[in-house]
Amino acid sequence: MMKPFMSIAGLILDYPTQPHEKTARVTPTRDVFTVAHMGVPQMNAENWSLEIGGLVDTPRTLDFAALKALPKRVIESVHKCAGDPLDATLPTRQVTNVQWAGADLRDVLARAGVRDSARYVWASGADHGVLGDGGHTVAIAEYQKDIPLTRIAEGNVLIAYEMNGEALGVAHGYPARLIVPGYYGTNSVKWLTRLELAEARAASVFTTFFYNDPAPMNGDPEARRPVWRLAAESLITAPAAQAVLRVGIAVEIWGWAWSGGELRGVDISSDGGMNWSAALLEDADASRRHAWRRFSYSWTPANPGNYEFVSRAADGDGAQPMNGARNAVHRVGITVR
Ligand SMILES: Nc1nc2c(c(=O)[nH]1)N[C@H]1C(S)=C(S)[C@@H](COP(=O)(O)O)O[C@H]1N2
Ligand SMILES: [Mo]
Repeated sequence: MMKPFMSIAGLILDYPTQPHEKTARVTPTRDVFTVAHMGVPQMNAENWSLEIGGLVDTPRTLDFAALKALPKRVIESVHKCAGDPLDATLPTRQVTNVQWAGADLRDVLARAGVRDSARYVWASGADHGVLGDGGHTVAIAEYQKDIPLTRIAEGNVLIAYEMNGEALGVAHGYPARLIVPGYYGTNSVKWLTRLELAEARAASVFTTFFYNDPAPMNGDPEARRPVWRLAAESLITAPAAQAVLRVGIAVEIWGWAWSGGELRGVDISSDGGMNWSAALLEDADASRRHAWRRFSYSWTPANPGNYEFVSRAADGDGAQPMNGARNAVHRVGITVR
């Protein structure tokens, strides 16, 4: 298939909001970050098409009208950038909660007939280019990711064409992109043009090199693990960093928590992590199970001084690490007078 546009414009990283600005439950589109590794390809819905091939009974090509004719699913889900593609130790706090609409990939694949031997979907975007590193060319690549079929079978993996009730913006993947709720943003391939069912993982630079964490295993110190499921994380929205509070006046410490697994709870510390108390965490809502959840904790300062609020979420894999991890705890320093 011909690529509609060839771009080597380079990395676009637009992180428009700080934690204290993330007050809306559904993030307004203008506040959603943009990440594009190889520029933004110019595409239009009229001549867009999606190829579905590999281990399927009936390879097919879906055009935009056919995509829109499929049952429309609307879901709210956490949209979180994993951050540095080569460093799992840096938290970025770049997270939003977005309402997406599109067709469920599970339905699309069922129509193509997935062969028993298939284990992964390889998804490619229209963007591609030269990836460099300090003046050296690392690879000439397309943006390709692979998603385990087990995740797709859980449902709600979308071929999305709407974001917050409107057509996807050009930078957000227009006319159609993958959305993999419960996985890091890197997996949600924008400007989607090809899906391939395969038995093994894809060998692309974005599936084997970038967005892979060190995961030393017995006998293989170099082993790496793809950045798929969202680790438990939380973000303090209020008070803002450097806020000045008053002795004796209660404040609500509140924010958002999420996990690609099962969120267990959120703890709050006001002394940098020495002592912890359980925050109130809003109930999980079955219809919004990939969305973030609000937590809150009422705190009344007794004495003047400097304090450090810390929020720590936990899921079935345990609590957020204190530091040195993509999902390390969020800390907010404030002053009481
Ligand atoms: N085709 C393509 N899809 C992509 C990317 C990209 O560079 N090209 N970047 C990924 C990364 S790292 C993230 S965090 C999200 C960002 O989506 P957004 O820009 O709509 O917020 O898209 C993902 N999908
Ligand atoms: Mo990202």
